[in-house]
Amino acid sequence: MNQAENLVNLLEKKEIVKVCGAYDAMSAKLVELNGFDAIWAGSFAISAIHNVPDASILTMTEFFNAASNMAQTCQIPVIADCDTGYGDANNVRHMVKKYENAGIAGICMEDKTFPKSNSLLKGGDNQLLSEKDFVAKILAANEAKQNKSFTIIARIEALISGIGMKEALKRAYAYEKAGADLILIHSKKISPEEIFEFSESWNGSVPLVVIPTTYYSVKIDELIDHKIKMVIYANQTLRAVHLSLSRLLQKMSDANSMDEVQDQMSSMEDIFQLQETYDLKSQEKSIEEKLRKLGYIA
Ligand code: SPV
Ligand code: MG
Repeated sequence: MNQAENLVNLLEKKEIVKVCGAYDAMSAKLVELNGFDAIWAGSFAISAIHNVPDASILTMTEFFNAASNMAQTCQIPVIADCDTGYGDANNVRHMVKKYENAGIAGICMEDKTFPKSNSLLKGGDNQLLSEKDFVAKILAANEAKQNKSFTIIARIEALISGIGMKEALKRAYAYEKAGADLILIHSKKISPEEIFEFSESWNGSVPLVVIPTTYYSVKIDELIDHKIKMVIYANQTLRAVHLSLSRLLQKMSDANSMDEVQDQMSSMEDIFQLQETYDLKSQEKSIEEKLRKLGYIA
């Protein structure tokens, strides 16, 4: 089973699919090892590790490289946050081919204009693309994908942009009709009320996805009760690393000896273990045996 099929399987079998954000291969591996169902290759986190704003600054290739490095190292599905699709429907077609061929399980596109702002940025520019132009992107994504399990998530930004619930629902039905496999309804409110209002009004058959960054107190049970099928913890990984690294570096710059900070970092052993999927010794052995058979080694 490939990762796209794995993701579809998880959606069928689990009450709710738990996805956690990562910004590179190692953070993705840690997400996998800590029991999540899937990995979110988020634009905010990937932009942040390049120290640029999440504002369509990096190219598709840069985001793609990050997501495909994750897919290469992990045994769980990677969902790539593809912002606005890096252009129009033609760009989306090219993008889907690349991402699917790299073993990524699915992509998410949001219905804002290019260049976009991060949805949670205060004073950010959250203009919506026309419904027709976003539907065209979903149609192109569907035409481009080879495996029907490759998941296309349509992300609705009507609540983020302040246009409102009626428009959010209207777009959700349009995106479902165009072939979206999941609808991500995003909100920047500190309570989940508008998300719940959306889910209670939603009569479509496509499952719903949420990113509870601002309404982080919401409980998993409440999400399940409100027909949410996937939850994405998009940027907590990045924020945790930023905080712990900042604190550690502050201490290191004041310290007289590294002895003072040893307990605040993983051991070399911890990192070596993470890389054990590459069992170099047995790989070398297998090549050695083949070289012997070919007569290069006595
Ligand atoms: C991301 O993680 O890049 C997201 C989620 O798109 S948000 O930051 O809420 O826009
Ligand atoms: Mg993003």
